[in-house]
Amino acid sequence: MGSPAAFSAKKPGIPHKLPDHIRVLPLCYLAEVCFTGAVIPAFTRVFSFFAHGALLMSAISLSWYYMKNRHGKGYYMLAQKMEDALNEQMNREMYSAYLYMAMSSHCANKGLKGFANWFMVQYHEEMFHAMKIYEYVNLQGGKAVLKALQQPPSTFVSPLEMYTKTLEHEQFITRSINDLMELAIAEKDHASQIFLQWYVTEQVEEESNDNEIISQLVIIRDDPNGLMMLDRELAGRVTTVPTEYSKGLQAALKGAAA
Ligand code: OFO
Repeated sequence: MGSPAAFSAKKPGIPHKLPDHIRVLPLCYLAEVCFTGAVIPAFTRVFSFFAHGALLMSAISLSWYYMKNRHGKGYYMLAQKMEDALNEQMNREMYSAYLYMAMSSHCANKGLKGFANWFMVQYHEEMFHAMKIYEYVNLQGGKAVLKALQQPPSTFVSPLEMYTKTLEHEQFITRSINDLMELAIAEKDHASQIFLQWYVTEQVEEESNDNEIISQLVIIRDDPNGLMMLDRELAGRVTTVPTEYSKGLQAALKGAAA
């Protein structure tokens, strides 16, 4: 376990180029120091007034700048805004996992083992999505912060209602991924744009899977035979994402591929 000093040590990162006005204003002060007493006293007094003002503004700007970026460390690989937004998304992915686990439990309780399996596989998919963000934030010099999870519903009217809710939830997730991508573009954060590209593609698949099952459920309607046939089909879904994260995602991915 690291000492408190180790916890507070600065992480290596890319020193960010300071904004021009912060670098230029101290030069005004330097000029004032050089010129003081060298020219007409009245002019010196006026110049001194403005130079001190410039120095003060520079100090305020610098403090504000460091507060915004990596809690005053002066170094960052992931802008604070981006880190916060990614942590929010990690929470949403974990809520997705929680929601699908609740749906799996409901299906198991109703004797629909295939549907229960499908939702449990989906639970693992969502945990994988969350863990990808967890690892990315930490790799980029940030800190994955876990937040409280909202309680998911525990009862559902029918499989059709569950998949309709699933699709609505996935559409919400797609919007939030798009917002994250917009932020990464605005922040000129190329690494996060590449990272988020995977989620953009994934969301297309997520919504497509839900739409396909909704179409089948609409055809089935109240036919128990049709429902049992679909249940048998969904029992065949297997988990393709890694589920062992204790050694880190890269190791888990290698394990899953082996
Ligand atoms: Fe992570 O895709 Fe669903 O929520």
